[in-house]
Amino acid sequence: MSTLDAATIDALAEHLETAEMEAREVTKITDRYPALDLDDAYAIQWAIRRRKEARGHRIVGLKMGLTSQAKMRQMGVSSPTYGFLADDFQVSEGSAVDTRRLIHPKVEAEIAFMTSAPLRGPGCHVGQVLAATAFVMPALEIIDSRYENFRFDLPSVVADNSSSSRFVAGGAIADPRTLDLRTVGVVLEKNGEVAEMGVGAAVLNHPAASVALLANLLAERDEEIPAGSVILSGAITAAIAVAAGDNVTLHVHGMGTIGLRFV
Ligand code: 0L1
Ligand code: MG
Repeated sequence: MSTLDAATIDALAEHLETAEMEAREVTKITDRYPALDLDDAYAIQWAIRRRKEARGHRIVGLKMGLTSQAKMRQMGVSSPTYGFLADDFQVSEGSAVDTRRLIHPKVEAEIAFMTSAPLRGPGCHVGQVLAATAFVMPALEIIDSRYENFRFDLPSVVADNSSSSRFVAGGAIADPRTLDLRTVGVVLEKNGEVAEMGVGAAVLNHPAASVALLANLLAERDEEIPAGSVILSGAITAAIAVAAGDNVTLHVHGMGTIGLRFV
């Protein structure tokens, strides 16, 4: 049940989106609105999305966040969230990411799904996700919470578009119907050294289960995952902090390698 009126939701959307665009950190919004709940938080996130669309941005996909025990432990929260991916969040493989436009970026190793058909909950399950997936591919997500010291609670991070900032997906594509995504291993390297490693099952036991949960969460707002969406299914490992001068490479077994540099 929402606790905020429409004007306050719009004002908080403007506040958080401005912080994102100006790469400026702010205090978490529940400090000022302690009763703010998850309904309010998603209303703020959707208002940010509408602001970007009104300026001509396209929504190219969605992301699931906080889907692994490692991530939930790292951030001190207990349930997965979703966010949207706008066209200007997408960066090319091997490109340089300008850290001056970010606050305190961290990188996550993920598997991305490209949907070939819409997915609608409630009751969406792994089988439907696999049937509606054109291919999967390695992805690096750069998260950049707008909150001081990356410290937040669940409603604050949901309102802040689940810390979405940049992403790259590519390398090689694979058919998730002929690959057991639970046992796919990933190695995340920073500056040539292994920083994190894990397997797909770290994401809700199966990365496709995370996509199914996304469809079911969207159904609560009578929304669906459209065909042709990129879906970041969630971090397989803990996130690693990066700064100018760092190089990050992700190897996903059977799906190749992608990388980014930070300048
Ligand atoms: O993609 C993610 O798992 C991040 C979700 C938001 C929490 C965070 O900023 O770590
Ligand atoms: Mg992520």
